[in-house]
Amino acid sequence: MRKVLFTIAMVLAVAGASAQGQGQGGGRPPMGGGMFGGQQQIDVKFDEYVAAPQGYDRETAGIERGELQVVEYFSTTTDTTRKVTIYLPPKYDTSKKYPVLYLLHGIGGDHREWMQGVPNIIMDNLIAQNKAVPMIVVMPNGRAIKNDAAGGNIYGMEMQQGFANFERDLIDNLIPFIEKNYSVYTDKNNRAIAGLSMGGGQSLNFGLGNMDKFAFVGGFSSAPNTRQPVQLIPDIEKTKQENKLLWMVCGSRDGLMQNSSRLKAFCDENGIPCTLIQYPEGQHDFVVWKYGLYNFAQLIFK
Ligand code: FER
Repeated sequence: MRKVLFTIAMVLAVAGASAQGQGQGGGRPPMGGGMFGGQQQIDVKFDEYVAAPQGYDRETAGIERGELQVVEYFSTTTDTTRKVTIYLPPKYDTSKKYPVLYLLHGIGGDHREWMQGVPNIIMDNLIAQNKAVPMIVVMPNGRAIKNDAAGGNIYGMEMQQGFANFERDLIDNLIPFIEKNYSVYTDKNNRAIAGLSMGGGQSLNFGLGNMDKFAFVGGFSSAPNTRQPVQLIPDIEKTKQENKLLWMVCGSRDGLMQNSSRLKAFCDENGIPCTLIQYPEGQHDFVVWKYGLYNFAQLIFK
């Protein structure tokens, strides 16, 4: 009974967070051609854009639903207790094992930000249609600092350090926590990482930097924290062998395209399979990020 109450409370907490809508992320600066329009354009061949079907992000009547929780884990990286949002697939069954997608938020957000992109609805629909395998989606707080509240001086050094340090929290604390408390596979072929903007940069940095941990890597509108291609991919042959998916999307009207296109150009030059879709008229927002999740989730763990 206690467990049931706890879960209900958490589901309500998550629903409340998402109901606050766009303003919830802690104040995202405008990111269209304007504010970050200064980046150099790189000529690359984009992969084909195929629109997501109508209703992919709307609740479907009569299908099984997954469950949302907010839980806490202790981090030795920050020496604090940290919150994480977790999506369990429909009919989550501890006699089975599931793969895990780590899904990271942007610079102004926290563990609740992805709720603006209704990941639970997108995943319920994909799983009901057999387009994605049942998986657990883990949405952490990507700022590994003592005060990890959304907002603050998001472009300050301490925050940048906190975003970089999340690599340690993820690998040393969060992944072990998930593997101890949920019924999951623990090999790299059953672990994926993707994120939006700052979290896209983190996903490319941490995913390609830890190919023994993540075989599937995605970056949606990745931010300038994305490392240079030669840093991301120091060993071309190893990357070809170990990475199973490198997938990116960015809006055509997003001033941050270069972080994705320079990696795509490097991959194309070196024969590394890599996808970059340019979302038509896409800006720096959840229209693009929901599309990212919808597509990425169908390509992983297969
Ligand atoms: C920057 C511009 C944008 C930057 C980060 C961002 C680290 C991230 C934006 C987001 O997460 O929405 O110069 O530098």
